[in-house]
Amino acid sequence: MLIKTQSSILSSEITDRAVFESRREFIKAATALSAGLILPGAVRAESGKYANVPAGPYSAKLQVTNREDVANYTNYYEFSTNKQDSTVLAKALKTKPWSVEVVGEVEKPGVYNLEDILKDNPVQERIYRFRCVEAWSMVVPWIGFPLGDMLKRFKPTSKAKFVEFTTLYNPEVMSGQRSDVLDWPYVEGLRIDEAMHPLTMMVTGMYGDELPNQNGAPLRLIVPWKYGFKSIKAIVKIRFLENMPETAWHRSAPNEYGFYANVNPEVPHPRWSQSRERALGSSIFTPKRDTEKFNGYSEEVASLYSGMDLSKYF
Ligand SMILES: Nc1nc2c(c(=O)[nH]1)N[C@H]1C(S)=C(S)[C@@H](COP(=O)(O)O)O[C@H]1N2
Ligand SMILES: [Mo]
Repeated sequence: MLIKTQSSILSSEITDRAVFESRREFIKAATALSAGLILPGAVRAESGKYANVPAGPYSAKLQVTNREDVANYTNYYEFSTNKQDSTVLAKALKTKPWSVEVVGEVEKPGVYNLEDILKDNPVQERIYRFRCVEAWSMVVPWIGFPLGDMLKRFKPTSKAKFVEFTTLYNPEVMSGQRSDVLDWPYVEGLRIDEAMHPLTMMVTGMYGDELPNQNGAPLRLIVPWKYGFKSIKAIVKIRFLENMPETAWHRSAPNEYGFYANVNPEVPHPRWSQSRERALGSSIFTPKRDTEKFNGYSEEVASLYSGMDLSKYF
């Protein structure tokens, strides 16, 4: 991690530091692997805040993507449309204290401090596949807890059929919000059964440590069978609704980004194929991998969509 203040870091230094870090991680991983100490992929931070959290269910036995690649190739339009710039720009975001407003069809609406939420919801580590709609993918050891466990405490009413999530709106800090690439704030949503599904996570960390700001600190969603844009960052509001909410990407391009956004190699994006993906960090000579339906989570989630035409409900 970068430890200097933003203004004192030269861009050349950032690159060197990132290369150094990734090499160090690689050597650590390779040494541990050859000693038979860890499963491939279980590259845990040794000193991070979440260094010793237990492994949760549904964790994939996959080689994880290099942490520095995940932390320095982000989509965070509140800061920049450039995947590298958010690393530095998002440092300006103050993530403590943080609270989440809960409204709508619930018996216990209110403003909840993140610290209190975390007291009620012990964290675990889960290695998940992640697939961006832009056809790149990664495998990340997230730290978090099942979203459903958190939502149940707010006691949704029987009218709660959908859940809407909203990102912080603060154009003074989130410089990208001063331009109109999206209709701010960023909003996403899930059907209530998707939100309650045990795979769906609220995430506070990755690689054994707290989430870097650019990856959505202090609280983000991870829905591993859906395209990455559903996994909204820096959540400040959760609303329970009877009707399907409008979402930021759907509003900006309804024919390109649907509400469901389930990973599906058979349904192309209007401007590109979704049948294959480039693994983040792989060289240009590495063949792309075939994209899996529901991003490999069919067994767990396909039943949520039985009887639905997935080319229509894309
Ligand atoms: N608030 C907010 N959340 C967001 C985005 C964003 O621009 N703003 N980008 C989305 C997209 S397109 C992807 S692919 C993932 C990327 O997560 P990562 O940057 O941690 O890899 O975040 C999603 N969540
Ligand atoms: Mo994305």
